Amino acid sequence: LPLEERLARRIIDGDRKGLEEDLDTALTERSALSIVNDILLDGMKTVGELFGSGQMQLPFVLQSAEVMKAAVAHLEPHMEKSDADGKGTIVLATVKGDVHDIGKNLVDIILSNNGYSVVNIGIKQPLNAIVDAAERHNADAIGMSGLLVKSTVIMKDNLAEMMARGLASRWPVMLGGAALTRAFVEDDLREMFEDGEVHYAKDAFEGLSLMDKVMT
Ligand code: B1M
Repeated sequence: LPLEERLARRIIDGDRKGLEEDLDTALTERSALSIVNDILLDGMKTVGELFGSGQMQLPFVLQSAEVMKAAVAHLEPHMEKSDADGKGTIVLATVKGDVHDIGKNLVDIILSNNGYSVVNIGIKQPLNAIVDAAERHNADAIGMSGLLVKSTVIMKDNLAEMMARGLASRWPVMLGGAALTRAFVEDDLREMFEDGEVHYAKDAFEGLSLMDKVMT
């Protein structure tokens, strides 16, 4: 197979052998970010489709995720970094009940490489843990990620809880993850989160430009 197809295949098949070598070869032809966005994420998309249609079982999805994570870790030192610094602090979490963290961790990398200080508190985080971290680190914003449909409900509950506790105006909130839609966030959630600011980011780059806007 040609290199690019082979790399996507490695994600789909959960095949780590020779992964680093292939990534190093790809790095001679394109940027680390382009490898992630244009090749590896395509592989993950196929995994999602195969799993969703019952053609792939969960343990294999997990293997694919492991290879994806290894690939991102290998590419991270090659990612472009800006000299900007001290643009602000953001707490990032995957919401309660959700273990998906590849997207959140990409957001972490992109923001960290572009001048933000990121406090990434991990997966399955209840609102209390998110708010505690934001207070402790004197954060400027909160980011919540979640890929399950039920996570969109958790996000809504979290915002309602922030409203009820008078915390809505304290931190702008950025939401992302495959089950969300822009309309849900910008229409439904914005309407209920009237004391605060809530934004949708479709990917890590939109997350960065959004943070740049929110912070100015
Ligand atoms: Co899961 N899973 N999974 N899974 N999994 C999905 C999400 C699913 C759509 C697959 C499918 O059915 N086709 C489906 C959800 C269906 C639904 O809710 N309607 C699903 C399911 C059902 C499940 C389980 C329930 C399966 C089971 O146990 N029976 C289970 C859930 C466990 C739980 O959370 N409690 C489960 C488990 C897993 C694994 C552990 C095996 C593994 C995750 C490993 C890990 O993350 N460490 C996994 C994977 C890998 C997937 C798919 C295949 C790929 C997800 C991924 O990493 N994509 C996924 C299919 C899909 O998404 N279509 C699927 C790549 C990643 C870069 O994309 O996270 O969307 P994403 O991030 C994007 C943007 O969304 C955005 O930026 C990124 C790109 O730049 N973004 C943000 C994300 N977060 C952001 C935050 C921001 C801003 C932007 O600001 C804060």
